[in-house]
Amino acid sequence: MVADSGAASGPKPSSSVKLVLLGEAAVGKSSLVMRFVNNDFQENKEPTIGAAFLTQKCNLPTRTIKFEIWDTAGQERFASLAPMYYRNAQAALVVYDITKAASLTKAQHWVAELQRQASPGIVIALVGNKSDLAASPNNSGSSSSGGSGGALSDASTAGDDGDAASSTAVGDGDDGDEDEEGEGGDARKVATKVAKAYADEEGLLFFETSAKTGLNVAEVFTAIANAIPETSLKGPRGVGGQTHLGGGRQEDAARVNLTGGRDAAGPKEGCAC
Ligand SMILES: Nc1nc2c(ncn2[C@@H]2O[C@H](COP(=O)(O)OP(=O)(O)OP(=O)(O)O)[C@@H](O)[C@H]2O)c(=O)[nH]1
Ligand SMILES: [Mg+2]
Repeated sequence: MVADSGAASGPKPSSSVKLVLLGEAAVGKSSLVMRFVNNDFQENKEPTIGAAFLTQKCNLPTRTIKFEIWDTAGQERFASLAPMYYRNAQAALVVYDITKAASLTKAQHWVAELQRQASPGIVIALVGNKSDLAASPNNSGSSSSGGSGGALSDASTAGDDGDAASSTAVGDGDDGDEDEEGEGGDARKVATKVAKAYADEEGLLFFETSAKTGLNVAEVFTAIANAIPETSLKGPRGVGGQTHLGGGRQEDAARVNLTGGRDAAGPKEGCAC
């Protein structure tokens, strides 16, 4: 990718970017953040309560981006808190689980809400996580271009488990339990080309990732860092960084779980990009 992880060659401009993760419970939001920030993965990660806040730097060739990451809880009981976290956000990762079609439907609802209510210039990436559970390396090993068109350019690699491509309707509201493995150990229920087509239609970045293996995780954040318009970057405290609590009311802020286990790792130097 375009990120520069080498030694700094002089001071570069540094900007803070407020980024929020949204998506159904258990799709792997916290796991993606943990992979990005700590390069770590937990098989049985506990659900997030409220939200967790973490930071991570990303060194681009011309500037350093400090992501201020709000990892929200996907459980329905926390849904009403979400606006507090996406308010003033410059970027959003809307995550679904490629083994659960209903999670893409939920992701689409989040995208629509962000388009309606978040900052007009927000950069949104649609992320299909758990690609390690797809059988074919073609399905999960997608290359990432990192450009504004998204990471997956070869839609023909998707949906090789028979009728997956046609049966995975976008927005069909199917919320059945779908995480059992299909034939050949392929648990994929969302075809890459279905999600990619939706992302293209809506102008979203698109990646399939695995927090477990690390596939495409740094690439998502690097692509977002590159997609943030220069004009919306305002120095170390950036547009979205007025306050760590996102300008929310105090009683809402108090619900933020800043000490909840490994979700709440402190700021860390270095760049995972
Ligand atoms: N196989 C596989 N499992 C994953 C991956 N990412 C997350 N998981 C597992 O999925 C479960 C849920 O992950 P979390 O990261 O807690 O999901 P979440 O979206 O943060 O969930 P909430 O906080 O409840 O919204 C955990 O048991 C993870 O180990 C992945 O890429 N591959
Ligand atoms: Mg979580």
